[in-house]
Amino acid sequence: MSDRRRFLKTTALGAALGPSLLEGCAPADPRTPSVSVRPVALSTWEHGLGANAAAWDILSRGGGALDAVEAGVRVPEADPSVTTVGYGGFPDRFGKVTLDACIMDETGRCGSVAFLQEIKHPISVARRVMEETPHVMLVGQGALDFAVAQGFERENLLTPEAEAAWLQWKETNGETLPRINIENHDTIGMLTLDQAGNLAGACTTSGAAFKYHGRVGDSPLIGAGLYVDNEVGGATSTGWGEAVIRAVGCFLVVEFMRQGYSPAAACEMAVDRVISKNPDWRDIQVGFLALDKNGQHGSFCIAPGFNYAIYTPEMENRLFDSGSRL
Ligand code: SD4
Repeated sequence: MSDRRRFLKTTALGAALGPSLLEGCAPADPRTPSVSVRPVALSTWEHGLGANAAAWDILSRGGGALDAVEAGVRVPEADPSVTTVGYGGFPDRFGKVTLDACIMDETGRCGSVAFLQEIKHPISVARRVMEETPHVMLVGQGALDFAVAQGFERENLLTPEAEAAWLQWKETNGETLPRINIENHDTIGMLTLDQAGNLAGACTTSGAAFKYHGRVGDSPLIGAGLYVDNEVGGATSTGWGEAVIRAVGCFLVVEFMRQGYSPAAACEMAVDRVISKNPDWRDIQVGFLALDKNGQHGSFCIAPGFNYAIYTPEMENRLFDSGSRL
């Protein structure tokens, strides 16, 4: 809008509302961000670098945020060296690899699967739930049946390395669960912003290593492990899912951004909420990662050690350390 048109609009509005109501109003059109970065791929942890690269292939050619985010997280899902996501993920206490994932697009559509076995790419099943069913979430055998009906192949996801780690855990630790993000790494949560200005998000994990059979964490839960609102921004989480669920963490981050807080401040405030709901917070890790509508990003976590990968036209796929409370 030209200065002259803005002046006319402001003065007309001023006449209607009276001068006192306009005092302190930002003169700029609120639809025009001051700094805008596009496209952006943002992912948790070092394995986010590979995910970002795959997403960038799509985003840099003008592709959509949803396609990019799905392609991105499929990289660690298929990588057996990533022992916390998809194929090669550490199993539960019965030696079963059970996967959780969800996906959300710029229109608010979302899809999710939980406690899914024998399918290498739960994120793609979650997308099919979103696109091919009237539902948001399918779990367990029902999710597997749906995946098979959709043409996904059943595979053994337990690698020899993951099986060996499970056998060793049974021998040496018995009932003890390794601490997420501290002793074992980690879920991929990813947010993308495309050239058209649309956001999408995905989160996929094998969950807590050696968890109870049937345990579902925050990662497939819309609002807990992932939330996207195209008017505001998106957030995803990593860490001890039970603590994130108690605070409905990612919805909270997005709501703080809606109130005007930066992505970094919103993540920090959400971490403080998690802390206030979890007396054992010093022994757990929770981290949030957020991307706003303008391509600005931020993160915060409880314990040092959480890092994330970002790819923008200016910053070509770089790793950053998150700020932390401890
Ligand atoms: C869970 N939040 O299942 C996931 C695990 C995770 O980084 O994020 N690890 O609780």
